[in-house]
Amino acid sequence: MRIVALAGGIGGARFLRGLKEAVAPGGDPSPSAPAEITVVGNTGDDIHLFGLKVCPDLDTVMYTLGGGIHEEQGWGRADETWSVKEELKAYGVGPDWFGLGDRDVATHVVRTQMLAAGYPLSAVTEALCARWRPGVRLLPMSDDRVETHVLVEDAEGRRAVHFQEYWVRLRAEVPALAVVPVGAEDAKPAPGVLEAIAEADVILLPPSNPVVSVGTILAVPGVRQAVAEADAPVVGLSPIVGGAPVRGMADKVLAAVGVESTAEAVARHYGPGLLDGWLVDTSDADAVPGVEAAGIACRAVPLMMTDTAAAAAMARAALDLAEEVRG
Ligand code: FO1
Repeated sequence: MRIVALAGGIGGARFLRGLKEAVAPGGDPSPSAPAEITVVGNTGDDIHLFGLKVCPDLDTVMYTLGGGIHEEQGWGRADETWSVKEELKAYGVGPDWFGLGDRDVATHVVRTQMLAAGYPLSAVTEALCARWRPGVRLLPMSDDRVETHVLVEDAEGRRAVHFQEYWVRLRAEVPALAVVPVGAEDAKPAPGVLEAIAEADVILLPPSNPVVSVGTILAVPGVRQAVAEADAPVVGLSPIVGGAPVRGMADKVLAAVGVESTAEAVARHYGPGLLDGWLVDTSDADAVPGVEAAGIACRAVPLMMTDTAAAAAMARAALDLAEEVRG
């Protein structure tokens, strides 16, 4: 079974860890029908800092699936130290609101060096994954530079800021007026992305941010169309439970694109042209008829990723729904 997932950072990575467990319990794939998982990762969160290229969502997926993630934080490396950050601060070199840990810095140095040598991001990601062995094929959505910017207005005036400045420095507390994936319209899908989507048996939209994660991947020309036209069933999981994001601040960027923070509104935002199936949390069971009325098969199951077993149960429910809509 060939599974393709379009993933953002922490929520996407934790779901993928469950998906791996669901298709190969205990890391032991069934030899008769091994599943092959291709992850198309969001690179709109990428940022250039201190001369380094940082790819937060690709790294979060790579570290989470490769066993190197800082579990509580959800991003960055386990057992991290912060000497580089302290030394930069001593030089008065900012920004000080974005933390690159010492272990994490090595990843960015390798990436930046390979990019400078002429390797595309997809090849660099493959090289980094050779160390981490995430057990999935991790592809950036594009080798071209795409950067999500957010139009905000506060005491400092109306301006566009990098997504990381909006998310980390401003903690998404300033109203977002618009979200723009700068460069997306000229970007090409990375090698293998469209092929994986076209050849997939199942396409999953994890409970990642529908605007700045999945939405950015879909904004790369050709990707939305490939997903919509794929033979495979497309099943998504709601990142909104009980009217609020399970984690993160998805409600803030949903407001910027005029979408209500409800499981049903997010399903309608993706739309029946893209989605065949949608999972909502059991606490949102009353949303099921509305989603089905929009032409999307919908089931209510527990969607709180409290641990890998819970994420695996969600992944199994998504694969079951995919089978149902395929039938
Ligand atoms: N998130 C924070 O809240 N503060 C940070 O200083 C921070 C640094 C950071 C460094 C590397 C990395 O891969 C991720 C990092 N994140 C940090 C997470 C990141 O800002 C976001 O959670 C994602 O971009 C959203 O998916």
